[in-house]
Amino acid sequence: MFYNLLAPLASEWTLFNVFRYITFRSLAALITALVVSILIGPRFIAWLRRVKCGQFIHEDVKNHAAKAGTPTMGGLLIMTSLACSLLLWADLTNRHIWQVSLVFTAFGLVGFCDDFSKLHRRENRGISGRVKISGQIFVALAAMCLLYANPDYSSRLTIPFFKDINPDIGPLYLPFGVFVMVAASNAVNLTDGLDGLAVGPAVVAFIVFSVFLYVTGNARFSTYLLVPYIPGVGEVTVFCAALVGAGLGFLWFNAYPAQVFMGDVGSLSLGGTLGYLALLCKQELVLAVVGGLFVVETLSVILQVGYFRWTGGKRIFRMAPLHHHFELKGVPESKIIIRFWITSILLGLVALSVLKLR
Ligand code: 57M
Repeated sequence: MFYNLLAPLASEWTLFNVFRYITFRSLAALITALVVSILIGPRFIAWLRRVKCGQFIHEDVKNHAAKAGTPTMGGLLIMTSLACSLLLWADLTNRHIWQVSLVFTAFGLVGFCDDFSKLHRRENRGISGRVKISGQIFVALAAMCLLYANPDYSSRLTIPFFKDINPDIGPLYLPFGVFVMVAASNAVNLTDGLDGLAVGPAVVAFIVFSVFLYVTGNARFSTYLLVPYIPGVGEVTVFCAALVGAGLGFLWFNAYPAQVFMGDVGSLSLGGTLGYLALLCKQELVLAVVGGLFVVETLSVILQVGYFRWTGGKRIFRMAPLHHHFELKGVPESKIIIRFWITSILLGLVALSVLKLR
């Protein structure tokens, strides 16, 4: 809004030029979302308690019993602060801003249906797995249509560290894109099993993608760093920064010991959006590096289930996803969380190095 209202006045008051800068508005968006989350968080959590959004806790990991009744669906707090910040700082005439917001909301809606039905049915049963995955695939397909609607969009892949290899996978890009978004949303969901475990690495990934988006939307930087130039995409940096602020604001309350969980409304929207952003800035494979922690958590489940079936009942890990394995080995929850965060920061730095090392 500030961009649309105040930037045109820059010819009269040069001070208003500042509203043109993506960097300035991104910083302001981050701070706004963070402050809004922290300000409305306590009331929001009290409201979630009032409407009985308490989390059902499984009994197989003993030290989680104390978490019973912690309100869930905190993802709605992320959505609210993100929306406030975007309305103030984003260019509301930029179509990428609306497209990415739509994708974020649609994945969140699938998660919301699951959370809502878990609260209203016994034993934490949400919508069936088949309905949930169909919803995710539907949203991902719609998101791919939005991407293809951009005239500058191509079905070429960017291979990290190799500047001259850009294979064009043609029509296969559609199922590939759907896979990236659905896999990312489920991977973040699987990781969301300890306080702050999903949102911390997600924030790191959004910081990394804000750099990629900024470069991709800037003709000079993209030419210099040999990344595809996509006009208008730079504005999505403001979205990413607002999401970083909203994520940190949520972490304020989700940090160990958590006062609120994000629920599927949070995890599916954060994960699906990560996938969408990777596709948008043509860094599809970098997602596997920056989101390496989510990949490892998902692989631990695939290996565990596969090995269990293959051997007729033996396990590789004490329990999957991986964070449960460490918990059952007696590592304190806060230590697991901080070590996973450190790992994700390192992975984020490796992903950023792709910009220069090629
Ligand atoms: C969501 N949800 C958390 C909270 C959060 C196939 C199988 C691996 C699926 C997996 C599964 O169901 N994963 C999806 C995991 C749950 O958190 C809620 O769910 C939302 C995210 N969707 O926002 O609302 C619990 O996680 C804890 N939590 C925190 N802090 C947080 O900030 O402590 C969450 C957020 C919460 C809370 O205790 O109740 C979850 O774990 O259920 N299933 C599993 O992960 C199960 N693993 C398993 O069965 N492994 C098997 C096989 C199938 C691989 C094996 O190893 O043999 C574990 N789930 C639980 N206990 N609860 C098993 C142990």
